[in-house]
Amino acid sequence: MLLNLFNFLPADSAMLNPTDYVGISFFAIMMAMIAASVFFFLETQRAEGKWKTSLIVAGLVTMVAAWHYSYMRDMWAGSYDAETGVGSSPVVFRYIDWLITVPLQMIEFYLILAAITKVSSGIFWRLMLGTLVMLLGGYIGESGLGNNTVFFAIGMAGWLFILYEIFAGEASKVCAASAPAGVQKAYGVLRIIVSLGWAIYPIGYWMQDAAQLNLIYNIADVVNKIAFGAIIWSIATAKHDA
Ligand SMILES: *C/C=C(C)/C=C/C=C(C)/C=C/C1=C(C)CCCC1(C)C
Repeated sequence: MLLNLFNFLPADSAMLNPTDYVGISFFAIMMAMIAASVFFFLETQRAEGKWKTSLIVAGLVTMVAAWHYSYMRDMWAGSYDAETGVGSSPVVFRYIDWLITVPLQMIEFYLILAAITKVSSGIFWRLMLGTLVMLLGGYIGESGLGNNTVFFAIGMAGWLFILYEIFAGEASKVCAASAPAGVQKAYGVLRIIVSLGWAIYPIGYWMQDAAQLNLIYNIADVVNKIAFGAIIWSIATAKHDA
């Protein structure tokens, strides 16, 4: 019964070829995501009040990703061709993962602000809207359902909308006006992740080679899920006056 909990590790998994560095990265990052989830969940014991919620959400992000990485690794390794060094790109799994984890990360911005002051729900809905436009645009372009360049541009518009909200919009104003210094600093680092860390994805999008594309997306996920969560952890477990 208990063993069934681990069913997400596919029993008929394809083995890893030692030359398949992309498959190896899927596996290693899956493990790192599991470790990060356990850590974030357990550390909620040290966090106070509303900050516990932020830390739980950080753990959910890495947990959902770990599960997807298991399937993505399987799909890649199962189709890996040692001659060409390429497997098939798990585009659908990738985007389902993003569709769940990116909104959760946008909720983090909202939760951090809500932990220190009263905030309008408009911040939340604008961040969600930007996320949906960014990911739907990317999916339609990347899966070949629509024009590559046109839908990339639509996806970029969604991302710029998010950046505007957190750098110049209501979210940034609320933070500047009400957040204690420690929270402002962490908010600033999260903003850098959403601009510089996220910039890796639209670069990966244009890689012609499936191995390069997946390796770039995988490395980006380490920064944007685990490091992002670690920053949430550092604010959530710090002492606050608010
Ligand atoms: C945990 C996963 C994360 C944080 C994924 C983030 C994904 C992006 C920032 C994707 C961005 C894209 C654009 C800005 C333009 C269209 C192509 C995308 C979807 C790769």
